[in-house]
Order: sequence, then structure tokens, then C-alpha cells
Amino acid sequence: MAADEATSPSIENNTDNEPNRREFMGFAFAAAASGLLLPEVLSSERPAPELPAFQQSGTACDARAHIGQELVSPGEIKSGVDKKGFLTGLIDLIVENRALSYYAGNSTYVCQMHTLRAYQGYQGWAIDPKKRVTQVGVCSPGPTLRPNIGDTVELVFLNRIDPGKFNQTTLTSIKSAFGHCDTVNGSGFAGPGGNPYPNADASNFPNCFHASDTTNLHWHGTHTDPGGFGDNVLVGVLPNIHMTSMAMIQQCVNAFGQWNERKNPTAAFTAAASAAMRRMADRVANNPEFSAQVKSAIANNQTNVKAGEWPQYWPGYYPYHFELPVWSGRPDVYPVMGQAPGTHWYHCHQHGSTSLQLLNGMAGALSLPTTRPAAMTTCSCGSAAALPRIPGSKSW
Ligand SMILES: [Cu+2]
Repeated sequence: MAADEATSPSIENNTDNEPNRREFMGFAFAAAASGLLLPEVLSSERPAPELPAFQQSGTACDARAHIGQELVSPGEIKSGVDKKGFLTGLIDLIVENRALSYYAGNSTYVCQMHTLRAYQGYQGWAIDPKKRVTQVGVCSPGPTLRPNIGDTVELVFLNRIDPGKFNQTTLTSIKSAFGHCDTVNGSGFAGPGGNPYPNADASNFPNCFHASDTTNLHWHGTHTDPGGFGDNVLVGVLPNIHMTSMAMIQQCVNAFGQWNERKNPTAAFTAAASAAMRRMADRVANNPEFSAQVKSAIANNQTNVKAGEWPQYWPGYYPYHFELPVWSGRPDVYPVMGQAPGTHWYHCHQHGSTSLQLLNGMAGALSLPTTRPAAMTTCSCGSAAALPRIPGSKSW
């Protein structure tokens, strides 16, 4: 077989005699790694490809299972499965041993089991194995979310990390009784470049790794409320293993119900969460450090509420609830901006631990298909004068 024939044709044809795309990728990868030439690998009398050396630790972990695979879907939570016009789902953050394969140099692949903070995705609002869309024990990002533009997202988010599984870090960014978190005072900052802000700022900014088991979701690329139960990156959902998942889910589902009846559940929901935080503080009393942190989170929330602000810390659950609006087509009618289609993503945004959590896989795709509102097709887009101008700009 000539080289040019081997590299282009028949790859997509999955017949008995021809390698399918997945096999092709596998052989190509193995060939590259073992130094075999590709045409030999693809010939009908091909020898068994020489696989690179492996190291394995445990039977559930096998790097060979991952080599040559195309990108595998991490599972999907879809629009309209439970209710038309809604994406109803659940992301359960738990501690899980997951198989992770990686290249270790020298044509060697290693698979090891790692204890990770891991998203499990479910279609609907129950932790029901039949409705689970993600795989257990496999290193992967969170489920792909596929709402339509115009949908309302109703996503139960649970943080059921067992904090005993990881080394303790302070939960909150405020300086704890144990003094673990450094702060930088804006007015006294003496690093390179001097004060980072034009005017002296007396705020104390946290300047340490912290809150590795506290988390939230950021809806990157969405045109949603940046506060409340929308794209609120300032909330910290504490790990809570002292309340049943059923009870946490029920709180969120009650809130969704209220919103759907055009009522505002915020006050009742917040009061219940506040009571749950107090119970949590009692139940972790045998762990003085964790208990002190939960108490400091409660005190922090009280300060927030007194100042008319949103409570920062939540007891293991949060009902993400937001609309992905279709533009009204008019600049004077709500919504004056609409959600853009595209391949967006969601990810943890816990200040103090975002990178660590991302490296655990705490992110996923948010895929919004194109549904072009009629108004978008009727604007006079060809004329630059018809487009909004950026203040101060002459042209673009
Ligand atoms: Cu982002």
C-alpha cells in the first residue's frame, strides 16, 4: 500500500477490513510512539502494533484503555428532558478515586488512581444512578450542559466533599482564629510597582491559598445576573456531609417551584440555609478547626446581611437559577441584550482555590446552539453607522 493511499482514504469507512477512525487514531498513536511507519500499521497484513511500555497501579487503572481514543463525551445534561424550556439537572461534587493516564516520557504511559474532587452529573434533580450522565472512576470534566437560548437553567449544585479526605485549608478568606490566611492591605502594599490601585484602599485582600473544599459555579460566557442565584462568583458553597442529599435537593427544588409561581423564595431559602449552617457548626464541634471555620462563615454572613449584601457562605447546596434570554429585538424592551450562542463553559470560581479545583476537573462545557432571533436577521448590519459605537472610538 502506497503511503499516500494509506494516509488519506477509508478512515471514515468502518468496514470489517478497514480500520475505523478510532482504531486508526490508536494505531497512529502507537505507531508514533513505537517508531513504526504508518503505512505498515495500516496494511491488511499488519503486525500487531507494538504498544508502548506501561506502568499500572491497580486493575481499574489502565493507560491502554485511554490511548488512541477520540475525545469521549463526559456525558450531557440536556434541555427539555423534564420540562420544555428548562434545563433541569444536578451536579454533585464528591470525593472520588479516578483513573488518570498521562505521558511519563520515554514512550511510557502511566495510569494512576488519584483522589479528586469530582463532579457527577445527573439529568433531573435526583441522585439516581439511572439518571447519571457522568462515569464513575474516570478522570473527566463535568457533564456537558446543553440548554437552548431562551431556556431557564434550574441546576441543583451540591458540595458533598468530605473535608476529612484532604488536608485542611481555611474555609474562608477572612483571617481565622488560627491565623492561616495572610492578607494584603491595599493602602500598605509595598510590592513591585507599589500600590496596585490609584487611591489608597484600606481593604484587606486575602493573599493565600484557602478554601480548597469550598466552591461555586461560574457561568462563563453567559448573559445572566452576576449575583443572586445566577452567575454569582462570590458565593462559597461549603462542603456539607452533615445533611442528607435528599434534604439539600428538596431545598433547591422548593425554590425552583416558587420561582415558577413567580414568587421570590430568597428570604425563606436563606433562612433555611442559615439554620442549616448553625446545625453544621454543631455537628463538626469535634473538629475544632473546621468548627471555627463554619462559625466564622456564619459570622461573615451575618455581617453581609446587616450590610444589605448577599450572604457569602452556603451549607453544601445552591440552586442555580437563571434565564438565557433571547434578545427582544428592541433596545428599549427587556431583554435589551440576549444570550450569544456558542461553545461556552462553566467552572469553579472559588477565590483562593480556583486553579487547584480546575486541576481536579471541576469545569465543563456549556453548549448553546444558534437560534437566531428574527431581529438579528433584519438589522442593517451592513452599515457601520447602524452599529453601536464604542465611546471615544473613531472607527473599528
Ligand atoms: Cu471563566
